[in-house]
Amino acid sequence: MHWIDYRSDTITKPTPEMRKVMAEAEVGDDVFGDDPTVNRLQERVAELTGKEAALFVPSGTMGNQISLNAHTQPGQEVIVEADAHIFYYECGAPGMLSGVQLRPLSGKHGVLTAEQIAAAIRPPDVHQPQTSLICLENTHNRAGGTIYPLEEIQRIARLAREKGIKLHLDGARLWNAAVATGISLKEWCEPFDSVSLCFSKGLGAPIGSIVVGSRSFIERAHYYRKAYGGGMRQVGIIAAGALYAGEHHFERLADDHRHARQIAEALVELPGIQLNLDTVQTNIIIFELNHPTLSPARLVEQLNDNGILIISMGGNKLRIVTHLHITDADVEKTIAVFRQLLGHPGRIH
Ligand code: TLP
Repeated sequence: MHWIDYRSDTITKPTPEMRKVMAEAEVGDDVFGDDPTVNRLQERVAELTGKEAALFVPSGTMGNQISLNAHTQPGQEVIVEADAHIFYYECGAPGMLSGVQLRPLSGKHGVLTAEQIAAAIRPPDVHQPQTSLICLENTHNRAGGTIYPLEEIQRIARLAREKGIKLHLDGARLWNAAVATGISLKEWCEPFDSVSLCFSKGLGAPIGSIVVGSRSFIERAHYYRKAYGGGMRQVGIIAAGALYAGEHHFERLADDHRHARQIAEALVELPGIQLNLDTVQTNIIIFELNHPTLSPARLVEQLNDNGILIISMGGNKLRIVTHLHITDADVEKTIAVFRQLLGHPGRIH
């Protein structure tokens, strides 16, 4: 069966061309700083994001966690959005590895305002933890791939600077925000002290993320990468896939956004589906199913029977993510199957 797999944009496999450049990559021991391909990738991304330096890491989770560790001291507090990946999906690592506590605030479509954050910053008080870091996410995964307004980020950055608080971005899918808005990676990254970006999501590389920031931040991050077991050796083989992905799969993210929009516009018409089209800004669709005869779990099964894979986000929420391997024909088939399964109100399943 030809599976149409919307579970995540992490499921993509390297294309034959990508595998070729990976196989032929020049390598060296990266723990010694000797891998020319890793060095080329780090220099390229530092330049693209307008930061002094970059560090290649195995995963987005590690990129976020070493950034948290490099910016904080044990006992301090980190402000995050309540649905952020760092809060929701990183195994409680900030407490486990950095000894910090998270202060989750509920945003609208993943967006916190500067006022909300200002109200949560701790005053100097012997009883209270010190707020030392704010983390934002762009695009915001659990909010449905929503884009953080740049002006709001700039307001938050001014507040953070005034208060001497660092600002980190989980930019796993910042590439998508850049393509969807036409705002460059440099402009998106400028307000932040550190940014983590992933190659293994929309860009379609099999492995790898990168953190960018000032030279002194990257030196500290380097130390934590080693401590977390993320010092890899002849990793140019992997970095070559990331370089290839950045060169060849960046602009094409627009196709993923178009596909998500096409699917969302069809789904919104169907009985039982609740979906706010305003949240479909990039390659993720999160919708709720409240259908009289079809449970979300049953819909997932029935889609599965038709060769279509999607995942539950808990409760009645389901997620579709478009990516490199989804074609126009897949989108057409998906819409037809959804219509067949949900298109007739009152049909017994
Ligand atoms: N997201 C994955 C799952 O972990 C949920 C997915 O399928 O979307 N930041 C954001 C915003 C992410 O969405 C993810 C992965 C990460 C960080 C972590 O990246 P990895 O999986 O490389 O550690």
